[in-house]
Amino acid sequence: MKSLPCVLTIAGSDSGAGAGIQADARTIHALGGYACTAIAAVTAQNTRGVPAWRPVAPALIAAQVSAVLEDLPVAAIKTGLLPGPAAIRAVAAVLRKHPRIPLVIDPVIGSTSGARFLSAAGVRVLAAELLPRATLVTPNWPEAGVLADRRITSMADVEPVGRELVARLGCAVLLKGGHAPGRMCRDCLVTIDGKVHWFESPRLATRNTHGTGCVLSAAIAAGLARGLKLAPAVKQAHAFLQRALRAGRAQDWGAGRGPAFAG
Ligand code: PXL
Repeated sequence: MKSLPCVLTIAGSDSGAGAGIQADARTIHALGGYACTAIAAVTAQNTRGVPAWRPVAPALIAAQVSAVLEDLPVAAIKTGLLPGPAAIRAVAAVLRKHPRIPLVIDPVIGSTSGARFLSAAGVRVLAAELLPRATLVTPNWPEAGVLADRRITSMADVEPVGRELVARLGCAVLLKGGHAPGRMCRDCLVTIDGKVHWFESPRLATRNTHGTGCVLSAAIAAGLARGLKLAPAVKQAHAFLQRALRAGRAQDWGAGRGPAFAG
């Protein structure tokens, strides 16, 4: 029997299931994988926003990650919402014992609806302790601006900032163009050896973009778990996200920003 690729997601729970752990698990299953989950925070959430959230204690996050990695055949890991410096340090300490598993980091800082999940100190610890261990980090324009201490204001900034982040962080960078203006959505991958790949698709007119970063990074991790190289894994994930956005536009749930439907 062909083995089922096992992917661990370390992220926040979204009660409305548009983003976070729920979006990750849907994506991983839709791509033929098996999702293990370590819940790093609990959010009360719907399409309109995040009325409340709480971090999970760092030791309990680390215990979930250890329990999974010590026993299950995890072939790739992704992280999403990590709720602070102590949580990031606790996760980094466990992952140091498993240095060969590919790791995709979605550097979640806040929600589009305005909730702030990770402080400036948290971003510094992420850059110092987790990103050098990562295979790939997947910032959008605002997140890349925070990581690079430099605002991205046009497409011309993307490649230089991507290169600067690769040099600074020590991992490949996928700079996502979903927040950018323009008719095309353009994501830029800069690999650790300095190669640049662009992934482009026509921008879909939809308000239902909640969870797109989660779906994309989970889909990349699922591809890496299946043994794809980085650029092909990003290519299939970009295509998968287009399908999810179309499905989310068709469902059109909630009064706010509805989910992109993975699957
Ligand atoms: O999309 C970022 C994100 C990740 N994880 C959780 C979230 C959000 C945004 O709202 O709620 C749990």
